[in-house]
Amino acid sequence: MSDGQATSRRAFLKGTAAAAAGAAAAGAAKAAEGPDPLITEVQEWAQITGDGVDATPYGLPIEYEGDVIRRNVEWLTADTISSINFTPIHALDGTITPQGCAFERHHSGAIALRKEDYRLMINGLVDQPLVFTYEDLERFPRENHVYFCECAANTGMEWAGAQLNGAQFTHGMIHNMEYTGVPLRTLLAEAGVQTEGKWVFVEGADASSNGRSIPIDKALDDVLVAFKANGEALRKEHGYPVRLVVPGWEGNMWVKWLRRVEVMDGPVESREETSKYTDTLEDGTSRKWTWVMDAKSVITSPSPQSPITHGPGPLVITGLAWSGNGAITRVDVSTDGGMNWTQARLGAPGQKMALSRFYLEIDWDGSEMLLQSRAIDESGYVQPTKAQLREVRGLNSIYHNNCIQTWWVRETGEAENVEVS
Ligand SMILES: Nc1nc2c(c(=O)[nH]1)N[C@H]1C(S)=C(S)[C@@H](COP(=O)(O)O)O[C@H]1N2
Ligand SMILES: [Mo]
Repeated sequence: MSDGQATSRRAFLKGTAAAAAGAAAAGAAKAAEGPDPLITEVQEWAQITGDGVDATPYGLPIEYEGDVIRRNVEWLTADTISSINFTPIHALDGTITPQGCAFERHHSGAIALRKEDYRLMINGLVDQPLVFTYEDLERFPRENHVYFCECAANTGMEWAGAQLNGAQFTHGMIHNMEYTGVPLRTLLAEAGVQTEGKWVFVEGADASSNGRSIPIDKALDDVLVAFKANGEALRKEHGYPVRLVVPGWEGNMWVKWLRRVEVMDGPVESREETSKYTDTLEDGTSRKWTWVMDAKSVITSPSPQSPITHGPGPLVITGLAWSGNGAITRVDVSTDGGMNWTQARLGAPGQKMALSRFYLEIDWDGSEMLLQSRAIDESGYVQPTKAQLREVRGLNSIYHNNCIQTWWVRETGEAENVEVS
C-alpha cells in the first residue's frame, strides 16, 4: 500500500466517524437499514478517469446544478427586450452573486459593444470636455468595492398581497458583486467641474440610453465607473465594457454601456424615465427622488423554492440583508410570524451597501412556522412590516417595497408566500 492510499484510508475513516456523529446529532441515524452501497461498493466514477484539464476552457457549473439559473415571469412584460429576470437567490449562499446568474434588466436589450469602439464623453459645465477610450480608463488609479444593485421594482408585485411563490421572484432583482473601476470623481476632476455644476446626467450607448440625473454630491462621493465584476470583465448583459455603479441607490441609475456624463445645473426632468421611478401614494400623489434603497432582508432558505427536505432536528435558516444607507448591523428572525424574535448570526461584519448573509441554526420540532427576517442598519433604521409600509405608502405603489417577508413552512417542510396581519 502506498503512502497516498494509507493517507486516504485514514481520511476516509475519520470522515465516517464525523458523518456518524453528524447523523446522530441530527437524530437521523439509519444504522439498522443495512450497508449503504455508496460506502461499501466501489463506484463507477472511481473506475474511470475524469475530464482532462481542457474539457471546458471557461468553466460552467456542473450539470447537476442546472436549476440554479435566472428566471423570468412571462406575464410581467410583453417581450424579453424590455424586461427583467431574477437571481436564483434561493439557491445561492455567501454574498457574492456570480455574474452568470445575476438578474438582468434591459429597456432595449443587451448590446454587444467592443472595447475598441468604446468612448466615454464628459461634457457640460466643465472646464475641458473630454472623451476617454477604454484604454484611457485603464490608466487611472483603480478601486475595488463590493456593492449590491437592487432594481427599484424588486418586491413590487407584492404590494397588494402575497403573489409570487419564491424568493427568486419576490426578491431576486438584486445582485452583489465586487467591482473594479475608477471613481467618477477622478474623471470629473480631470474635466474640471464648474461651480454651477450641481447634477450629472448619465446615459448609456444602448437604444434606450437609460438617461438619469444624479446629484453632484453623490457623483463626487462613491460612484464608480466600473469595468470588472467579480474579477473578470463585465458580462454583456451587465454593461460590457463599462457601467456605472451607484452604491446604495436604485438599480435604474446604474447605467450600463456608459457613454456620456454631462455636468448640469439641474436634473433632466422632461424625460419619461426620470419620472417613471416615483412611488404613487394612497392619495394619488407621488413620492420622488427616492434613490436610496432602504434596509431590507429575506430568508432564502427555507423558502418556497428551497423547502426543508429532512425531518425535525437541526435546521439552518439563512438569508440576505442589505441597506442603501450603510452597513447591516443586525438581523432578527421570527418563526412565529413576528411575535418573537431571535438575533441571527451575521456571516461576516456588515459592509456598507453590500449584501450581508445571516444564519440562524435552530432545532426544528417539525411543526409549522411563519418565518420572517428583519434587518437593522447602522443608521438604526428597522425594516418595516407590510402593514407599517402600507400605512405610509398605500397599495398603489410598485417601487421600493422593503417590507418584512413571510414564508409559511408546513410540517412537510414545504413553504409558501403568505401574509400575516
Ligand atoms: N444603458 C442601460 N442601463 C441600464 C438599464 C438599461 O436598460 N440600459 N437598466 C437599468 C435598470 S432599471 C436596472 S435595475 C439595472 C440592472 O442592472 P443589471 O441588468 O446588470 O442587473 O441597470 C440599469 N441600467
Ligand atoms: Mo430597475
